[in-house]
Parts: sequence; C-alpha cells; structure tokens
Amino acid sequence: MVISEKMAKALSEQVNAELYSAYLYLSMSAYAEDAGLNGIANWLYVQSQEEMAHSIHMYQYILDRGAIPALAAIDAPDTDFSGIDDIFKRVLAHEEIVTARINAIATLAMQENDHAGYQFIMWYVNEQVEEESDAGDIVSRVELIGEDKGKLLNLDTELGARVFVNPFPGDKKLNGGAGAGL
Ligand code: OFO
Repeated sequence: MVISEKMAKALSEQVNAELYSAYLYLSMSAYAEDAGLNGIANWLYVQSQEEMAHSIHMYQYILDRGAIPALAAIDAPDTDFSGIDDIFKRVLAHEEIVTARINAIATLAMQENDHAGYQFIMWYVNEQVEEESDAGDIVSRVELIGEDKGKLLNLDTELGARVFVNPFPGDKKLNGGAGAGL
C-alpha cells in the first residue's frame, strides 16, 4: 500500500533531521579533534555515521512505500561549543528533541492506520531510548571528571574504541550496492 502524503512528508522531514544530526555531530567531532581529544572526536564521528545511516534507511523506506522523498536544505550545525561538557549536554538535548520528533511520527502512523509505518518507526523509538541513555551516561561521567585532565584522557581513550557498525546490514544502499529496494 502506498504511504500516505502525511507520512511521506513527516518521514522526509525526518530524513532531513537525521542529516542535520549527522552534520551536528560532525561539527562536534571537529571541535574535539581540534582540542586534541581524538577518542571523543571518534565517538562523535561514529555517531555522525549512524545518523547518516538512519537518514538513508528512511529515504529508502519512503521509496519502498511508493513515494519520492522530499529533500530540503540542511541547516548549518552549531560551532560555538565551549568545552567537552557543553558538547555532551548538547548531544543529550539534541537526542531529546529527536525523540519527540520520532514519537510524533509514531503517533501519526497510528492516526493514519499505517501499520507498516508504525512498525518501521518503532525501531527508532527503541533506538532513541539507547541514544538518550548513552548520551546521559557520558554527561554524568564528564561532570564527575570535572577539571581532572587524567580522567578526561581516560574517557578519551575509552570513547576512541567505538567503531561504526551498520545498524541495517540488509540494506544494499548502506552496503555500497546501487540496487537497493529491487
Ligand atoms: Fe538518528 O538516532 Fe539519534 O538522533
């Protein structure tokens, strides 16, 4: 069944929001790398890669449901960061905004009686629980670290171990294939 116009619009706007998230985390990653914190920069870069994967996954879903994703301009990300504590507080605040957006799409899917769309967006509802929890944990860690540079470097080493894992291994586009959805 072809997706409703309202759902296609909401998901297209979310494609844009995911790209903005990728852009925001890329901007934060640049700040961290410039500050010499390459592990934190890595964590933020992997976060950016995940957001990129989300956007392509949603883009493909809209196509699979018989509509064309409406692609719009992506806002410029923040660059006025004042420290690592500021970065992670903003990561958490941003993820809370994304959660509200995802929940609104889940509500719309129910209103539209779009069972497939509801099922699709539920993956993101669950993902947001994890993302808020991970960001919240790091905010608490950074608060505990305070001015202790040694502990900050330990956290940097820890976050440097994060590697990108494609959350959608079955998605051909995300695996470099051109024939996704065929
Ligand atoms: Fe796209 O997962 Fe958070 O924002």
